[in-house]
Amino acid sequence: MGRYEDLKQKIADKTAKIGVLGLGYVGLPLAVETIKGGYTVYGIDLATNKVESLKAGKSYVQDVSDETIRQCLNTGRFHPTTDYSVIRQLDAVSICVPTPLSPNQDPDTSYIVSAVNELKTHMKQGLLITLESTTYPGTTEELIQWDLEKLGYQAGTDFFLCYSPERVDPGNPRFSTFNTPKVIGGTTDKCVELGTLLYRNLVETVVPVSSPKVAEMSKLLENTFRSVNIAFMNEMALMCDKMGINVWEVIKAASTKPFGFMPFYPGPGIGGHCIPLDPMYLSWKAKGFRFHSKFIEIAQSINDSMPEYVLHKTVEVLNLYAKSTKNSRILILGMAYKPDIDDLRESPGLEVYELFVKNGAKVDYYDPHARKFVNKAGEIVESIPCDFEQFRTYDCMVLITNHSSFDYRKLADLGVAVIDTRNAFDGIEASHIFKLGMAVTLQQREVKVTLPA
Ligand code: SAJ
Repeated sequence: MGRYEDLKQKIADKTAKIGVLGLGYVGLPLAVETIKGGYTVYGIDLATNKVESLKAGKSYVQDVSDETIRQCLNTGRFHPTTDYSVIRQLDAVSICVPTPLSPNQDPDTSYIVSAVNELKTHMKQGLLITLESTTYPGTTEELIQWDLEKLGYQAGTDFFLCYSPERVDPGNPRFSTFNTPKVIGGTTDKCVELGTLLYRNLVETVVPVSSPKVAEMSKLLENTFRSVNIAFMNEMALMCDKMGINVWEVIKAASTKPFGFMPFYPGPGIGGHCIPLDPMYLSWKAKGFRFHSKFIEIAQSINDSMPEYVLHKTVEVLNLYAKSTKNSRILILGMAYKPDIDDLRESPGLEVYELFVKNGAKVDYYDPHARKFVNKAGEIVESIPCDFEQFRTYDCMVLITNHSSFDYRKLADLGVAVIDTRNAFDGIEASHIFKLGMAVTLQQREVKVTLPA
């Protein structure tokens, strides 16, 4: 039986041994779904602490419980390991390693290259390789296919190669790895057929496309779409501030349109592991074709300008109270990059913090999820405890992350000036609450209009 038929049979009868390379917020949930799909899974990660934690039945990923890890271990089919040589006994491997940006905002594909080097070292004929890391169109071909073919292996014959973008949204209560449709593109028809066959046993819906490039580009389209639309809303906020119009009310009104509109919201900037990075992968690759994506560049510059705008708005408000930023005591409410999670990656709050410090303010923060971070000076900054009497002593509070656990009414009743960058205090009218995208002078004569729910 040929390698294709052999692998097809092993996928069908669940005797295939599957590797997941990289056990982070993408790889660990995928490993869990693969075990649930009936396969034996080798979870491979270079971080000994992660592997030891999993072996002890402990999860370190927000959306995977300890109980789930224990259940996986109890099947006898989950093998966390730091030993890459297990690749020699695998039939398929999914690569779920980070794809960050370099300091000068270029793609950093070093983790993919390291993973491919391990594959080359422990290569097994007939292996189905699926790259999941978000990356620029052409990566699967350039960094995996061509590298393995230089060793004499032929894609579609000696190994099978796919790209299937991860769509994990940590903390999303509705969409998980299992019920989020999975796009997949293969180097040859046999590649995409085998990849589709395997993933259909792991997730609810698989969407085959004609090539890895289409799959790679689809993921970047998804997230660049968000970055551009968020940037547009940020520009609308800056415009409304100038024009003395309440941008939040404008968006609420526009959102009553039942077709042809999709609300996004202004904020203090964009954070996370996807939206600030993914568009940069796309614009970098496009430049190689002498194509300069104006949308991506403009969106990035607008989004990156928002922390400065928050500083400007705070200066305006302190000025109303005849206070200078220098020596003012400012409390940042929420530091995580989005509500109800502890993830600080690329959080705009970190940039706002640094701007306040640079302007001589004494800055603290309170975040019930993100408990500490290291500032640019290399110091560990810890969240202060939730103490409303202490909150009352600040010159102003700047709401960066609208965690659902915050008691906005109680915070408003403190009487401390608030700069609300998320419209979190919506519905709480008070002359000391100022919003991103609203002119400070507008506050004193804001007309109270309630829109239909
Ligand atoms: N943001 C705004 N205004 C908005 C939406 C978001 O300022 O209208 C900010 C957020 O505060 C955050 C940043 O943008 O700082 C990114 O927010 P996000 O909602 O896009 O959340 P992420 O970064 O966790 O994006 C992930 C993505 N998932 C994957 O890439 C697999 C994205 O595709 C999802 O659409 C998004 O989650 C989601 O919908 O939650």
